[in-house]
Amino acid sequence: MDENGKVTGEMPKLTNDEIKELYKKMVTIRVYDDKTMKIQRQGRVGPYISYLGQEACQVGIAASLRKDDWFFPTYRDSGALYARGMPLKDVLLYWMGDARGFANAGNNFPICIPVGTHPPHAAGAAFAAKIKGKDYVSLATFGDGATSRGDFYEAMNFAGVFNLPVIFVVQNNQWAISVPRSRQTASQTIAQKAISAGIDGVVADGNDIFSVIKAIRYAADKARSGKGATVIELLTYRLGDHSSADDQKKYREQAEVETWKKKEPVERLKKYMLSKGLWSEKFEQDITAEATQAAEKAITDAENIPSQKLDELFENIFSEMTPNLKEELEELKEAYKDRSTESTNKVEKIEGSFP
Ligand SMILES: Cc1ncc(C[n+]2csc(CCOP(=O)(O)OP(=O)(O)O)c2C)c(N)n1
Ligand SMILES: [Mg+2]
Repeated sequence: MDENGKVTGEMPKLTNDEIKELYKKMVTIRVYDDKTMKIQRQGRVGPYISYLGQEACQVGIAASLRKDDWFFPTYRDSGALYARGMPLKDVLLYWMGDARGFANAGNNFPICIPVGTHPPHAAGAAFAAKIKGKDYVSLATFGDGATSRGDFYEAMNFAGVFNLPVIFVVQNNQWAISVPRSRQTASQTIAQKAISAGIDGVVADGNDIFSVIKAIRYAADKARSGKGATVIELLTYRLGDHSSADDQKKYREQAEVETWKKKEPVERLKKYMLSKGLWSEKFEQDITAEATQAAEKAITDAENIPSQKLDELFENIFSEMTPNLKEELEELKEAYKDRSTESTNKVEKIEGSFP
């Protein structure tokens, strides 16, 4: 599908209702993203990472996987988690620094903050599927910057040698914070890096949901039928700042941002739907109102959950707490002894120095 929503290639098999559902999901996750960014600015969640402009990648990935497939997201993939059915409340808890956000996440791994450390985890999950004789696939998604890391090559190599049912999705949004794609690699495409591991590499338009779905379906079908791993490079663009602690105006030309705005994925699908009589003002208003209401409720719910106990900060590190950790916990309890035990996830101003 081109910038004007005109289909130029072969469509993936989708009914009109399915197309409308994809559009609804893209609009919904955009509303969620916008709301989260706004409450971040009010100090109600910690640092947040937006996926503005990458909604076709997010929804397309989720729509092409089964619920029992394993998903390994980065910090930029909250939208894909929603599209895979994770409640906004839970993802918000995560961004509020509450470990319970991923307590019931099904086959979704927690968001990976370190750049590119999770492709090997996805290869490992695929190895497990193979050993167990299961037909689930495993998908890790990460950025263009992550493909410069050794873990990416190790994961691809392992997947190639063992012919694993894994999909490595590179959301090439042209920037790794302030490092442009041109400084990331001299390779003509990122997808071609797959060749070194003896697996397939595919390039798809990440701002065209149909193109994303075709690519992921191809790789998932291939993986499920025992034909191994694929690297998919989705060409897209980060329209916003890298994170809530960044100012993209400091390092890139705004003319470039404007050029990519014309290719953005939600408007593009809308144009396609208009041409097929699948879009109306009323439809847009209804789905936006529904998403806004759901977002407001999720924010209230997340903020009103009693906060975790201090002890929980120290659990899940060692099976038995080390003497150092015990000491730190006691210090922290002492520092917090005057605070109400009925505090919530509302971010509170902590006076004085933090131990
Ligand atoms: C191991 C590691 N090194 C550095 C960082 C700091 N860091 C956070 S995001 C980022 C850039 C990643 O860019 P890319 O992989 O293209 O993903 P994008 O943020 O564009 O989605 C860096 C260097 C980190 N989080 N982890
Ligand atoms: Mg990037």
